[in-house]
Amino acid sequence: MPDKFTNMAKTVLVTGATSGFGKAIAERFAKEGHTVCITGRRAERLAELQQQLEQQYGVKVISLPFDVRDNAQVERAIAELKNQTDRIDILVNNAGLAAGLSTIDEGNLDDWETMIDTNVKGLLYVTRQIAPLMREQAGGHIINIGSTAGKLVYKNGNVYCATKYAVDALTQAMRIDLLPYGIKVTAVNPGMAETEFSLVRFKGDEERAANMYAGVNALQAADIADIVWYCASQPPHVCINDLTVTCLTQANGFYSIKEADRVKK
Ligand code: NDP
Ligand code: 8X3
Repeated sequence: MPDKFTNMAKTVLVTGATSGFGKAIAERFAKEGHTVCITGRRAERLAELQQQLEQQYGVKVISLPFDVRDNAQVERAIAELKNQTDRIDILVNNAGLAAGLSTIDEGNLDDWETMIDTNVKGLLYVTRQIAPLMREQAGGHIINIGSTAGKLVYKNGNVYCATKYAVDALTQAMRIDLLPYGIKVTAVNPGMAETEFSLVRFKGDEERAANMYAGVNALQAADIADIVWYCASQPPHVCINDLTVTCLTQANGFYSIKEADRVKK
């Protein structure tokens, strides 16, 4: 189904589409008939998703495996993308991760660098390639996946929170810089959501990861995909600048309760 305002199919670039939010977002846009460009480091997962989306929805899917931390890879991938499409309507800067959970005095430097390189520098590298295309098109939409961790810090979250505060600041700055070109910029800030996020944060410790979501009825990737779709399908004159979403039992990045502790009739 083409965009209801322009009557055209859009081209949507989603970083980190091999799992979690990114995968669900790519599926959501493909389901609506748009061309999707899916990225991530795990090429075999991209190939599987490409085949699935093409078969299920009959849309064009471009798959580009690359590491957002490596600017040379980003430049090569976007050059390749430009050979396959003449425009990018929507960029979803989603690729990101948390590594570890510890106090600042015990933090692991490799973890810190991984988070900063991925969540901040990776987002910037991709944006630096795509924003000029959108400027030339005099339109587009950049949707950054921030976090409740970028709105309020929590215990042991230090560097991860700092990267998401940076995403918040960059979203506001991009909005100002890109305003003259009719480019929308939106931050979607989810609270805890059940994806591979905690498995990555706890380096494959499945029990610890599962404990994060036990008894909280956490957000699911499809919830975030619906919200991103909502942000992207507003009329041309409407820009959602900032949207924070949590599950029913979470107030913010600092305070949540278990589902069992919620008052019920
Ligand atoms: P997942 O671990 O399920 O997905 C993360 C995605 O990011 C994967 O596709 C992964 O692909 C990609 N990625 C990670 N590092 C790189 C890299 N160096 N280069 C390219 N791609 C990379 O987690 P989520 O879906 O939960 O996370 C998506 C975003 O949402 C992140 O920015 C996260 O910070 C944010 N977020 C998550 C919340 C949650 O509770 N789950 C809440 C709020 C925000 P691959 O490994 O194949 O490279
Ligand atoms: C991910 C949500 O609460 O683990 O950004 O930081 S949280």
